[in-house]
Amino acid sequence: MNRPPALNLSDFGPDFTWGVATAAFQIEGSPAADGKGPSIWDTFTHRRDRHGRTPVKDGTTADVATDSYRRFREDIALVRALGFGAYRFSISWPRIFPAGGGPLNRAGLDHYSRVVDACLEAGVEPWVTLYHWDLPQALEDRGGWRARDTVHRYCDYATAVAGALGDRVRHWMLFNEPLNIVISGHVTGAMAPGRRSLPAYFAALHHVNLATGLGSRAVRAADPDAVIGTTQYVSPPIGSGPGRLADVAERAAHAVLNRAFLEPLLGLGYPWRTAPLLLGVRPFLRDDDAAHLLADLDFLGVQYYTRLRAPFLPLPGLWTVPQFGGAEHGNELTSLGWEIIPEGLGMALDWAHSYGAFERIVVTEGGASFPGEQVVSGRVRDPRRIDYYVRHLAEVAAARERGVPVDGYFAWSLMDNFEWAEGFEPRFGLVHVDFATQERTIKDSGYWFAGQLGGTARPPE
Ligand code: IFM
Repeated sequence: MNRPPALNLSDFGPDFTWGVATAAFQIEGSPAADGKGPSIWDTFTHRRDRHGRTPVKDGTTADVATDSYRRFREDIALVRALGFGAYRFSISWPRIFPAGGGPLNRAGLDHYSRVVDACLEAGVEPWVTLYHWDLPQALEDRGGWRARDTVHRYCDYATAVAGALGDRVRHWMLFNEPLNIVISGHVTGAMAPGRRSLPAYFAALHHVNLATGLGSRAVRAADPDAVIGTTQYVSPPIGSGPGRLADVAERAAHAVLNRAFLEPLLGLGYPWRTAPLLLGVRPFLRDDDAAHLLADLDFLGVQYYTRLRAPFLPLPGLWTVPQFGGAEHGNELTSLGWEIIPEGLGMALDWAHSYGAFERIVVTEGGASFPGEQVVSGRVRDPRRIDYYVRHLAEVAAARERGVPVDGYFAWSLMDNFEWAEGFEPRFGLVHVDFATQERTIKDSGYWFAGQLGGTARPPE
């Protein structure tokens, strides 16, 4: 491994937000505590086919996960000890509305009120994501994101939460990575609700976009002081194919992966000229939707992990199917086989900035899982993760020099957790978790951040 370039996080200045991120389903466990209803991820992870196989690679569920519903104070103390000033976590909709809509569950809301208070007491700013994939199962049973009614239920939920916590929470994020909700959930079926259908894809795409637009105004009305953002998985694709067809494939992939989730929110419509596949959204559009889609956002959250490969496909309207690249490209790979390409983060930030629509851009996730991480004599040595952060943060610094208004970075993740359909094998944390005992051990990457950010955590001698 080459030596990473020197990087001093204090060079980002005192106004830069340094945070770590998690998501409710990946850490909380306690699936029925305090009146919680089931989510589509509870259903998905417990699903068995006729051979007894589950959709999760290692057959695990998140019934316990990192037990953070009960251990949130310990986790927030870790955020502080690592020197981070912000903690991005998500709220589980079925804890607030167990049946998706209808009566609000006070006990669920009280839990998050305690989490917010614990953050503030620790001197950590809570950054709250309203939707990180755990749709109430009751809504899925009524059509989920394929149904327009879910958009209105989302607005009711967002209004209730922002109204209740807005006295202490400033930063809100409406959605986490619509790409995965829409494509992994409705096209590839790799994620909940596990559908594989083009009509489901088009409906979900439009309804999640609509919920972002209408939801932004619902949060603004409920909490006029709110700083509202939403997060997007941004993958600048790499096209391949003979001659100019590589470019056609790359542009089609960019339209489907990135532009289709942002441009409708900015009043630019769906990029169907570049990707005619997206004409499939038309049956779900209604007359006033252009106005409803317009999102009232104070910042955009950019989440970057890798650049997807986009080979040309000679199918009209569908010129590429993006996929993760492999070892043949010569880049180092994470344990999930994702190519490590730091300059893709710079490209993602330039792209987000190119619309001129955002005064603030925040990297709301970035991180990597590496194999073979173990606790040895109280230490977890993860030099590749430190190298990963140094290289990606150098891209953020360079983007700022180019004038991109990036003013925050959130590492994914605070701690190892339930990586959706990949189970517990991929470890993304700055803190190692022994899933049998729930013991947390700060990794060397966590100590690296603590050393840079003035955290109190120090490695054992
Ligand atoms: O774990 C996920 C997270 O929930 C959303 N962004 C990508 C992460 C790593 O796959």
